[in-house]
Amino acid sequence: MPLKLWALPNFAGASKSYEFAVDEIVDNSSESAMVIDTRESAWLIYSEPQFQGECDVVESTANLVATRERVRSFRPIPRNTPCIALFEHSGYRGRMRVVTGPTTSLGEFNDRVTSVIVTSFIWDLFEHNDYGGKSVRLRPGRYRDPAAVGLGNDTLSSLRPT
Ligand SMILES: [Ca+2]
Repeated sequence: MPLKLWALPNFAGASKSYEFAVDEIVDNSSESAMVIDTRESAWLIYSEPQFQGECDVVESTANLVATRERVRSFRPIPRNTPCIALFEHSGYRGRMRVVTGPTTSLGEFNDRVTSVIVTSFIWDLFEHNDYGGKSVRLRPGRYRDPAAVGLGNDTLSSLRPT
């Protein structure tokens, strides 16, 4: 039961557990969320469908999300070692790609990354393919916009754990 949602605020009412990403909650009634077990994954919890709106990053059982107006979509980030999650938009919104090893080219994610979460290891991020051009080194943490990442918006092309 990695993620549990309640129908009412403050963890009241009916509850349901999830193990996988949901891009839109259709019953329209999930108002509070709690991560039950974060050993295998952290969770991103959004106020709008399709991983849009405000995002809460929940990484431990002590970290309750005691409530967004509504929880409308959510997805896990695995705790592989190493692991980094790349996002199309700021605030961890939009499409996500999880990278777990050296990557010389990001393919369709090339020059599209705007925010980043590093869950394990230290990573070097590069402006060009094959670890070329300007680079930055990121430790585990959350980098919610291009200024925090430090490489420029829509610039990242390759990356590797150190
Ligand atoms: Ca680039």
